[in-house]
Amino acid sequence: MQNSATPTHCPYCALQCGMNLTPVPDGGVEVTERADFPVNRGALCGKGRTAPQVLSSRVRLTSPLVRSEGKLVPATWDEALDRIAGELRRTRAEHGPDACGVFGGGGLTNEKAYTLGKFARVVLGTSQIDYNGRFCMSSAAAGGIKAFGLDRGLPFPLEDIPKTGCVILVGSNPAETMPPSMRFFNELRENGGTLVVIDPRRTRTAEQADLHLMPRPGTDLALALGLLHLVVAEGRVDEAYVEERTAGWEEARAAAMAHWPEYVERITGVPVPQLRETVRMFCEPEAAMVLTARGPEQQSKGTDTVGAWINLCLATGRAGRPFSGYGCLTGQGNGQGGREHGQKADQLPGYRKLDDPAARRHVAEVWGVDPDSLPGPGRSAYELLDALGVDIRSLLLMASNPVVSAPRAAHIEERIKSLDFLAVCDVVLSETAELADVILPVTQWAEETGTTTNLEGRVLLRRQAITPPEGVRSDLEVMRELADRLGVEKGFPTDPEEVFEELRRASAGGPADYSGITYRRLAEENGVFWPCPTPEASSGERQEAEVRPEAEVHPGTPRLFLDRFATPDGRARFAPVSHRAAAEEPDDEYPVLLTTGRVVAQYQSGAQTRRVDELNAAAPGPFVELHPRLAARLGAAEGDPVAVVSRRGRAVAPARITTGIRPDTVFMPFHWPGEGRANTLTNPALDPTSRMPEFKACAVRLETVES
Ligand SMILES: Nc1nc2c(c(=O)[nH]1)N[C@H]1C(S)=C(S)[C@@H](COP(=O)(O)OP(=O)(O)OC[C@H]3O[C@@H](n4cnc5c(=O)[nH]c(N)nc54)[C@H](O)[C@@H]3O)O[C@H]1N2
Ligand SMILES: Nc1nc2c(c(=O)[nH]1)N[C@H]1C(S)=C(S)[C@@H](COP(=O)(O)OP(=O)(O)OC[C@H]3O[C@@H](n4cnc5c(=O)[nH]c(N)nc54)[C@H](O)[C@@H]3O)O[C@H]1N2
Ligand code: SF4
Ligand SMILES: [Mo]
Repeated sequence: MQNSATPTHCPYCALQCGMNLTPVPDGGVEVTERADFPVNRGALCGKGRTAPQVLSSRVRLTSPLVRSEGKLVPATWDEALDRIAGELRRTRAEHGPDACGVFGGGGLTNEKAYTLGKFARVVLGTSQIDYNGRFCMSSAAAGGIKAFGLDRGLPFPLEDIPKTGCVILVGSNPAETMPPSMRFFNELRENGGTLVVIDPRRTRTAEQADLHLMPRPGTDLALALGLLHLVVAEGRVDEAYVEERTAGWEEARAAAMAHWPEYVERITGVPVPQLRETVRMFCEPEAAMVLTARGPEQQSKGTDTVGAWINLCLATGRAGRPFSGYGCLTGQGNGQGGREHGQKADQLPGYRKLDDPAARRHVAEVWGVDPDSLPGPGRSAYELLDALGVDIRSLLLMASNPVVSAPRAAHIEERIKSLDFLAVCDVVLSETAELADVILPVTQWAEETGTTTNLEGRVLLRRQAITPPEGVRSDLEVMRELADRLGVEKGFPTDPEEVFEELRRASAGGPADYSGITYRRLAEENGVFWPCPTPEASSGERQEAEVRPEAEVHPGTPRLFLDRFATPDGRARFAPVSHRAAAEEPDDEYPVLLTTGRVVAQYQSGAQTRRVDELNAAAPGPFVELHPRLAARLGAAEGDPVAVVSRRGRAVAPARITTGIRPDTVFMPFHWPGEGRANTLTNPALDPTSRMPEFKACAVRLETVES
């Protein structure tokens, strides 16, 4: 392709840092600084800098593989695709369409996520599709929709953070999970604002905070209620705002009043003076924000917990006003867009609901099918994986590695093995791909064009910088070829811009309206924030949309809710929530709490980053982080292998002893398979609304291991 630098974005997390890619003579690309992108202004973390190494054919897949006599052997594309189509057809004939499952990922571009949802419903006719984003931000999404009528991770751009007075970061470790974003928090503090971090561990982020609260894992709901109690008790409620812009205050207030500070201290372990100090820091400045990430969200009460934090914002008039608000820091590269365009079990493009007759009619018209032919909502991610080999006989998996990342992973691994047929599209031989009957090697970020939507709701253009190697095809080509073989010859274009044009029309008029966005605008404007409606787009006449005068072009919406919330009456809703315990509390047999999360140098299941030497050198393997007191009781020294045992299984990893963690809690990162797999232990107790599993709290016991 070109020899000059191509401006594009990182393949990994939701920050979607801008970078320039220049092809190098012996293949691959070199990453150079792209200073014009406002989110990272050229800065990158080690994962982004080293991402080109995963393009190398030394570590990636470049030929389809088909299982033959138990072994995966190279095959032609036609052989592999014919096999998949044949198995899906057979499953459907023998067991009905819902016996075919589809599992997607929040790393997929908008175009791929949209096409995958359409493929499931139109080609397979199955309701059984969901994706790994269910494990990621579904509780924040559910909480946001209940309160504000709309779910967009951040309702404001990151650049607003330095302009507020106080940020409470709840269960979020951006110093490791989105390093370049720390600039915004540093600027906040330079401007005289304060940062409060709530995390059971003294993380790199917590080290930079003005105040660090260390609650027991799984108690954020009580913590938020205790803060709201103090807000009321200290007369800090913004009565005029509550009257004018909210509904449901009396009930929420009554629930908070039942959560006395001393009672909350007993549940959370956070001393009352720290609760008071937090309220003071949050309420004194003119503006303030609460940002949550996976800590409070990956709980069996994640939705209610998010609701309680939103209550705190609403009672103090800190939502839908400049430089104030509640936001969720999403996770995957397209964590936001991936949840808007139809790979979620209950959803149609544009963040429409699958059970809404008007939404079905609109999307069916764009797709050229009968609305009645669209299946209804299906199972959530964990429930779908748990049904493999039982109700779901064949699975098409694209962009996830559940053998490492799903809760109760040993059980899920068994369920995957019990399938009649598994097809995986991936760029590398992940632990889940190793179990497949057919593996299709696909193109990656630098080799293809597509859009993602970052944590701010900013739609971005990732551009192709190099030609993919021989032997790989794009996910869009895979779906087109399979649709052809399954008798649907039209409606599955392989040109990403053509898919985006259809997505524009499908999303037009929906909550996540992309219809005013074009590839040309994205190229010129460094991204456009949704909603971005356009009247013409719904007629599908692209040229008309592009020649409209500048003044008629919708500018996009960087800041939401300033005039009204997205509820029918424009008012935000308080959540009437009360504390409840984690699904599994410590007892005599399992006396310690386990929580899980990330380290800076590895990404997710590690499928990609474990293939980069520099990252492995920085983070070579799993570990169990524990307090010296717990280590002493156990008789474990630094580096000793420690067995962590839960009701789901047993994992072994070296001890990492630190005073930076609560003495009643251990922490394991989840990036590795095998003996040290954290998800062997985790509890798949699901949030009743979001169906999020409880990755962040389960009961374990520790044992020493002979080394
Ligand atoms: N390096 C790296 N960066 C990533 C990723 C990665 O895998 N690696 N993944 C990306 C994705 S998909 C996501 S979702 C984001 C996640 O980003 P984060 O949410 O920042 O990451 P986590 O480490 O899962 O959790 C954050 C913190 O929650 C704390 N925590 C644990 N239990 C609790 C609790 O009960 N309450 C509270 N308040 N805190 C708790 C943990 O100690 C941890 O420090 O990161 C993105 N960025
Ligand atoms: N214990 C514990 N478990 C967790 C979490 C936790 O905090 N604790 N966090 C959860 C969260 S927030 C998340 S997001 C999940 C993520 O966990 P996974 O869903 O396993 O995510 P990845 O490891 O990113 O897997 C993505 C796979 O898709 C491949 N891939 C990348 N790009 C593409 C593409 O364009 N097309 C195709 N076909 N494949 C591609 C990659 O090579 C990789 O194999 O883990 C969850 N699991
Ligand atoms: S912070 Fe996220 S987007 Fe930025 S370089 Fe690192 S992994 Fe990539
Ligand atoms: Mo995530």
